[in-house]
Amino acid sequence: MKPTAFKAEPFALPFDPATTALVMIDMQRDFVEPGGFGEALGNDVNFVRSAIGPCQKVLAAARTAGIMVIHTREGHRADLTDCPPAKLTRGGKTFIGEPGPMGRILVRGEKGHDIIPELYPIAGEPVIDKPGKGAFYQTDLQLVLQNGNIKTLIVCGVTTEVCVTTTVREANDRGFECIVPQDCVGSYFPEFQKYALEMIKAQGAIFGWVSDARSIVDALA
Ligand code: C5J
Repeated sequence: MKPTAFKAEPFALPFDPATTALVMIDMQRDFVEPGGFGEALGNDVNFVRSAIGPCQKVLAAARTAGIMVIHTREGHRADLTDCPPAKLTRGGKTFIGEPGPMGRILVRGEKGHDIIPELYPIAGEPVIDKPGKGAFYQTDLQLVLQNGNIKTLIVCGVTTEVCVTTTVREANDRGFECIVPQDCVGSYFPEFQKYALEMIKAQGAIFGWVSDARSIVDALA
C-alpha cells in the first residue's frame, strides 16, 4: 500500500500505512454487553453496541492492509494494588473489584474484563492492559508504537468521552496524529458522543481528526 490520505474533518489526514496503527480501546464485555458492568450502572448499552459493526469493518480492513493492530483493556490486578484508592470509591452503584454480573468488576482475568468475541485479538496483536483511562498511563504503549515506527493512530472503541478521548489527548501530546472514526466509538450518553467528537476536531484539529468507518476502509483498501 502506498501513502495516501484519510477523508476526515476538519481536513484530510495524509498517512503512510507503514507508520499507521489501529488502536481498539476497551471493547470489553463489561462495557459493551447486555448484563455487564455498564448496564448494571443503569446505562443503555445499545448506544455503545452500535460501534461494534463499524469497528469490525475497520479491524478487518486493517488486518488485510497489514497495519499494526493494538487492543486495550481497562482493569486491575486481582489484589487491586494498582488501583488508586480514589478510583475505588467511584461508580455510584457498583465499585471496582466488587462482584459484578460477569465476575469482579474491572479485574483482569474476569469474564467481563475480556474483549468481546466480535473484535477478539488474533495472534500477534498486542493487548495493552491499562489501569487508567488513558492507554499511555503506566503501560508500554509508547514503547510498542515507537518500536513499530508508528506516527498515525486510528482510534476506535469505548467510551468516546472517557477512555477514547483521554488516549487521543495523551497521544497528541506525544506527537502522534490521531483519527477517530465517529461510528466506531460509543458513549452511553448521546450528547457526550456529539461534543467529544466536536472537541477533537475543533480549532483546526486541536487534538485530532474525525472520520468514519467507510472512509477508513476505503483509504486502507
Ligand atoms: C470508562 C472507558 N468509561 N473505557 N471506561 O470508565 O471509557
